[in-house]
Amino acid sequence: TRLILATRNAGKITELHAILADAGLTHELVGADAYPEIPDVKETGVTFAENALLKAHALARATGHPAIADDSGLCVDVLGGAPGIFSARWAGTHGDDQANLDLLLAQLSDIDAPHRAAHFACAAALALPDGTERVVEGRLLGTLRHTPSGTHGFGYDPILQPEGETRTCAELTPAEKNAISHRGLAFRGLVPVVRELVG
Ligand code: ITT
Ligand code: NA
Repeated sequence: TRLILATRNAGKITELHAILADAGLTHELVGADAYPEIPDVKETGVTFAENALLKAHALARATGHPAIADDSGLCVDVLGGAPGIFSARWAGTHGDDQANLDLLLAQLSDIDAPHRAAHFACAAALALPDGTERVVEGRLLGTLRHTPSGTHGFGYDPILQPEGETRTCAELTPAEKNAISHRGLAFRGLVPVVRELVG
């Protein structure tokens, strides 16, 4: 069965292929880029789950195939959970990972180690063309470095050091990150739901 990956984020796509294959999912995964005529959905939700569902429903309706979507972000305790759902456009330009990371580090420059708790959050949504929907969420807790480190991953990975780790997410191998990440947890939780509802 064809399963639409309702995302255009290259970092997510790479991770999702590995996470879903490792979980034994054998569906044909087709990215949103295979449907250039379908416009990007406006992310008008106020939660990760709402935005993930908006993206999954839009692609399922438009393609007639089941679709899965990821809405995710970095939530910083001392900023009251920001950037949160605004993580992809924190510095103004959607998807400018470097600008987003630089701005966040500048905003936190005066905050010292004990107060730099943060977590990544991911909502994994499945939508069927008939409107059926499910969401599974995952989190990765950690602290924020003052200086970026590491070249793997994407987004805020170079500054998030997971609890119990001495390395940042960008210093972990992709397999190490997927084993503990918000995205790994959420999508490994969604796999049995896909098996049940999609086959
Ligand atoms: P799609 O909507 O097409 O999926 P997007 O990049 O717009 O792509 P989001 O709105 O969910 O997706 O934004 C997610 C942002 O959160 C992303 O730009 C990253 O900066 C950050 N983020 C999410 N997961 C991350 C991870 O595993 N590591 C580092 N940063 C992450
Ligand atoms: Na979003």
